[in-house]
Amino acid sequence: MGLIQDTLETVRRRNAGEPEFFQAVTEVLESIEPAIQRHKKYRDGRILDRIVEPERQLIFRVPWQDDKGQIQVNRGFRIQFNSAIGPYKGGLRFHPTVCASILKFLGFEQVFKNSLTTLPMGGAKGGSDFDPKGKSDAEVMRFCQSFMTELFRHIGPDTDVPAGDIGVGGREIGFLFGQYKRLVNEFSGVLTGKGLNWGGSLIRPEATGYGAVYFAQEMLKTRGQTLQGKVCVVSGSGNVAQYTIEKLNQLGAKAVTLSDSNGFIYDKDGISDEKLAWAMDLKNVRRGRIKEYADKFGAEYYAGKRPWGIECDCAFPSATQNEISGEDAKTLLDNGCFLVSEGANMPTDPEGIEQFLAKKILYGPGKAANAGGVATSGLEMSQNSMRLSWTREEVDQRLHRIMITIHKNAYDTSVEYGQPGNLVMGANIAGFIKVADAMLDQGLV
Ligand code: NDP
Ligand code: 2IT
Repeated sequence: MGLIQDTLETVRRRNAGEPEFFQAVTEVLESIEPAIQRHKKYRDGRILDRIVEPERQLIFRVPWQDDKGQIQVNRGFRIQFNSAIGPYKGGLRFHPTVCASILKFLGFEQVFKNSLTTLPMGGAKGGSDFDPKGKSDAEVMRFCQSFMTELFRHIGPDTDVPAGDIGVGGREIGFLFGQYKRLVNEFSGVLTGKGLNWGGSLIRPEATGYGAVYFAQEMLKTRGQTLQGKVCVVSGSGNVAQYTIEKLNQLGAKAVTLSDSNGFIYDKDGISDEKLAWAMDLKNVRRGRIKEYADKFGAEYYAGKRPWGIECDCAFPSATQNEISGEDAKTLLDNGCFLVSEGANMPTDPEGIEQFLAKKILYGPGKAANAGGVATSGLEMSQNSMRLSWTREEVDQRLHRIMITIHKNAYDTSVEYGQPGNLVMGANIAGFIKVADAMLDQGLV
C-alpha cells in the first residue's frame, strides 16, 4: 500500500465509528498526494501522520436547568486541531447531531480553510449536542453560561477564538461572551461574530454568504461569464443562505429556493429583497419554519425534500454536510447546472464530488468558497487588537480581495500540479503546504 493509503488505514483504525471525519481526511489526503510525492521533506517529517491528529480534544459535561426547573445534561466539545500558523480558530455548532466525528471533520477542514484565508489562524471547532430549537431565550442563555463555565479555561484571544456555526448566531455569541467576561474579568476579542456595539465587525454576519458569491464570480470570470440573470438554487435558510441570496440579488442573479430540515420552497419569480427580508425575520426573530414562506407568498413547498431537482445554472449548498448525494449531483448536472459554490462545510458527498470534477464544471469546495466567514472573523480579531473598527466598505473590500486571492491561489496551484481548474486539489494543496511548512519550521510539534 502507498503512504496515503497506509495513513488512511491508521486514521480509520484510530477513529473507529467516525465516518464524517474519515470522509474529510480521505478527500484531503487523496488530493494532496502529488505534493507529498514532489516534496521529500513532508515524507521525512511524517507530516501526514501528524496533521491528521488533533493537537488537543476537550470533551466536557454541560449541566443546565430548563424553564420547568428540570435538570438537563448535554455534552460540550472543543477540538483544537492545529496551531501551526496562529491561535486555534473556528466556530461552535449547537445541533443534536453534534459528536466527535462531526467536530473533528469540521476542525480538520478548518485548518486548511484558515490557511487559505492568508490570515494567521490555526484550526479548531467545537459545540454541543444541545438543540436550540424550541428553547426559550432564557434556556439558551443558561445553557450558554454553563457551556462557557468550562470552556473559558481553554480559550483566549491569543489561544483559541471560537465563533458561530449551525445553531450559534449573534444571540448565543452574546451569552457566551458575557459569561467569559464575568469569569476572566477581561474584555477581549475572545469570540468573533460579536454584536457591533461590543467589539463585533461590520460585514461579519454577511461574510460567509457574500464570500461564497464572490468566489462564484471568480470562477465564472475564468469562462468570461457573470452572475447576471443566472438562476440559482440555494439550500438552508440560516445565516449563510440569507446573505448568499442578498448578494446574488445585488449582482442581478435570481435565487429561487430556500430550505430547512423539513423541506424546501421554490419561488420561480425569484426571492426578492422584500421577500428575503420577510424570510430573515421569520428565521432570525420569529424562529419559524420555511414552509411559512410558501404560505405567505404562494410559492411551492416540497416537504421532506432537498432543492437539487429544481432546474438551475448555479447551486449554493448552504445548509449542512452531505446534503448533495451522487444522485443529487447527477440531477443537477442533467438539468444544466454548471457552477457549485459551497457555503456549507462538506455539503457534497464523495460520489457527488467525483461527478462535478469529471464533468469539469465550476466547482468551489467549501474550504475555499466559504472561507469568507472565518476570514472576516480574522478581520474582527485585527480590529479588536487595534481597538478600532473599520467601515463597512473597508471590511467588504478586504473580504472581496481575500476571496479573489483564495480563488487565484487554488486555481494557480491546480495548474502547477497539472489539473487546471480542479479546485479541490488546488485548495487542498495550497492550504496544506503553508501549514505543513510551518510545522516543519517549528520542530517536532
Ligand atoms: P444556521 O444555523 O444559521 O442555519 C442552518 C440552516 O441549515 C438552517 O436552515 C437549518 O435548518 C439547515 N440545516 C441544518 N442542519 C440540517 C440538516 N441536518 N438537514 C437539513 N437542513 C439542515 O447555520 P449557518 O447558516 O451558519 O451554517 C450553514 C452551513 O454553513 C453549515 O454547514 C456551516 O458549517 C457552514 N458555514 C457557516 C459559516 C458561518 O460563518 N456561519 C462559515 C462557513 C461555513 P433547520 O432550521 O431545520 O435546522
Ligand atoms: O466553518 C466556518 O468557517 C465557520 N463556522 C466560521 C468560523 C469562524 O471562526 O468565524
